[in-house]
Amino acid sequence: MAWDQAATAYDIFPKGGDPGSVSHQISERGSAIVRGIWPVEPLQTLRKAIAGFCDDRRADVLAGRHAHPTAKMYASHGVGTLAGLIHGGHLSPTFPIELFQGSGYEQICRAYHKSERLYCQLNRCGFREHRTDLSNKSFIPYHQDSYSQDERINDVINCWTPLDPCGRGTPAPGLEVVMNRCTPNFPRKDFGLTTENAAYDFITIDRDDIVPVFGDNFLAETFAVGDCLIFSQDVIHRTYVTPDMTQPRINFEFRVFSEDCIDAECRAELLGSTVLLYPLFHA
Ligand SMILES: O=C(O)CCC(=O)C(=O)O
Ligand SMILES: [Fe+2]
Repeated sequence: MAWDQAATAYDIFPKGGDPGSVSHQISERGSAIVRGIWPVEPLQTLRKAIAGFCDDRRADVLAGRHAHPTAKMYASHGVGTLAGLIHGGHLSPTFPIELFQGSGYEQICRAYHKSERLYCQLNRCGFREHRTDLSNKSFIPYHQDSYSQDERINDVINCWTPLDPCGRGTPAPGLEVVMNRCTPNFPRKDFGLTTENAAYDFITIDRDDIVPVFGDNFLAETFAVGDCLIFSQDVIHRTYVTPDMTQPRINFEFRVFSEDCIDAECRAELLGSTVLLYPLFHA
């Protein structure tokens, strides 16, 4: 059965777009692109930290310095988290709150979560470095993030923030979304005995299963540095990449929630630990 999407238009919001309208669209259509939501200067700091982290990790892997077997895989997939950047000394521990406070994203999160007490998990705020010259392992097929996020926390929104110009019409990979509010547990592809990318086979959704439900309702926009795509963790999305995209692209995934999003049974434990949760407000 096709999803009823007639009620709300899908808008791309200009810089300074009304937080209430952006939040409404995320609720109704699952996602929203907002132009110029971030100042460029802290994003440059973040880009430098991520690129430095990835360069160091690649050098360590090449020199056989990494004892952990997953390090090689993470290096070829170009992934990591805020926790890794901070613990490795690439980023200040106060960077996330400094970036967030006073930002357009903070206003949208407040409108969406109806709370001023907002949190993230440093080990769930990821980054990705696509180096098309080194590996194609970093490209993610269609998936829902809900399969790989913390099951104790619901209704998290992700601000996918490119740190390089990217997407349609540029030489660097962007992101493509289904412009619909999706529900959890969309059927996943059965690979049988074959594999496309071992790291992502278990979350991969087949385009042929998406189209009968949502139609040909995909959006792959062009992004400038400062723009973002905010989406719920159930929205189906993938890396948008074409053969002529040969330039690197780094992005950051800022996943934010309020205490109401945490399952009641573990709320007290999580809220009591600054290791598990990172408050995005000053108490
Ligand atoms: O940046 C990409 O190519 C994919 C990122 C992604 O899937 C995500 O942010 O959840
Ligand atoms: Fe994702």
